[in-house]
Amino acid sequence: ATDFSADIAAIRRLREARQALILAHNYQNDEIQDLADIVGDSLALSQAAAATAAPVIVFCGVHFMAESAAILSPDKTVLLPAETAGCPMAEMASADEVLRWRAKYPRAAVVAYVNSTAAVKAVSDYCCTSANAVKLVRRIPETELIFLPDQNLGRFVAEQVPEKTIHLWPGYCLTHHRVTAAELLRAKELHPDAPVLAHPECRSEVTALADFVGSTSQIIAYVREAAAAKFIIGTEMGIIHGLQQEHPGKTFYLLAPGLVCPNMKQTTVAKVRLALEQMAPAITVDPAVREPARRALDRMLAYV
Ligand code: CIZ
Ligand code: SF4
Repeated sequence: ATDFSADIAAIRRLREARQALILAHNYQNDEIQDLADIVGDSLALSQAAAATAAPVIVFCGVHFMAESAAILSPDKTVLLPAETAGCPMAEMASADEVLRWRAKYPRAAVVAYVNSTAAVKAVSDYCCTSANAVKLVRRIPETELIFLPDQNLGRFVAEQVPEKTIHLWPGYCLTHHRVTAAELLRAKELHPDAPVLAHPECRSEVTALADFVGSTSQIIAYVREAAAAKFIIGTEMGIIHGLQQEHPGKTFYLLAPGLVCPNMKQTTVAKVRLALEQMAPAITVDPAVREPARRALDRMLAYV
């Protein structure tokens, strides 16, 4: 294993000096999760960013997550150590396209998965995460909606809430969309006593065969409650690090070797150190976008 000790000692000193809080997404590299103050999903991390007294947030994740933290905490400095770490799915919807869909379906409310740009959130009515999408869509008063950008999460929600008319945006996550039913069946054949836990960003042919479908936080909660000793994990590999630490006696198999998000893996210990040294790259959101985007995030929190 690589020796990160010099960089980690520097990060500890800088974290203290800058009064920084280091947040890491469940999909980050193991050593980044180990040095973070909090590891979690994008919503929990954004809420931790909003709740902390720390003036500086180091967001080890991808761009839309740091943007959400900046929307909820405009007075804090939000650093994204991996400047080029984006989410290709978030780039599959633009504000202009959303406005065209709105014109086509004038009665539909727009529900934007948090994996979207701030500009798209700003022209949406509600945000949701993979953990609360079903609950939110069920509870909001509108019966017709546009769900974006993830067609797989949108289809999963539509299956759970058949009483609503949902227009599906054609976006997808390159990492989760790649997984096939054949890979799932092979993993089950190799590990017949391990339940398959899949993320709703997987194709419906995969979620249909899974024993449980949920967000990262829901998969973590499922394992905590489950009697099984082995699990097949159908989401980005980074989640296994925390699961393995929490459950040293249990075994976790990755459903398919392709479950790696290259953008999430861009964050390195050296980049975290550099971000704290240089107080850059800092993510800011223009107030004209920030305020309507915040409204969509707040409307999510009002319903779930
Ligand atoms: O909302 C998140 O953090 C993402 C991208 C996935 C999940 O299931 O937690
Ligand atoms: Fe985006 Fe997929 Fe990577 Fe998540 S795993 S950041 S949805 S590309």
